[in-house]
Amino acid sequence: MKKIAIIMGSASDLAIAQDAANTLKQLDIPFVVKVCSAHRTPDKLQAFASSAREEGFGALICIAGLAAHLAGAAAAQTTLPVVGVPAQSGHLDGIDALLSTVQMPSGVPVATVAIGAGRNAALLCAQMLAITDDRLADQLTALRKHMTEGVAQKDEEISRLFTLNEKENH
Ligand code: RP5
Repeated sequence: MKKIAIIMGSASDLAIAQDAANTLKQLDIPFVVKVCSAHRTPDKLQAFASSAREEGFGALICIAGLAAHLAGAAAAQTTLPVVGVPAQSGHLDGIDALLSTVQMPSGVPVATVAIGAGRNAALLCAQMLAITDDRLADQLTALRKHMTEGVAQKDEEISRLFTLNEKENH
């Protein structure tokens, strides 16, 4: 199976990377986690992204905050799918990173998920790998089913709670 690279612009983005890593682990998808900044270590990012396909990666997850150029700079170096995760940091709470990550010029796409959405970034990469991997597709279907059942259970619990409260008030 292809590997996923989780790259964060700074160690301060670790919590989001951890969410992505936990999700990939849950699905038995191999991955690496790296700190590599578009601004502070541009040569390292270029070297990693430009060789990622021949190194066996299937997609890159790039997590960055502030003037977030990590996902775009990585996408410029590879034709692998790049998923950008804007990180919530600084005075603008991630809105700056969201706009920096999502507003890519035509020809160099980045699939941008919500601010801080490490789990969704990992799930999106898993869905890409599952195009040609039936076992993984089945795992994703099972995960969705589990999620749906969880909502149904909460619905029941909360409905019951309010029904009881209503009876007590009468
Ligand atoms: C971005 O700037 C990083 O991705 C991080 O979200 C933000 C702050 O970085 P530090 O100053 O905490 O290293 O490059």
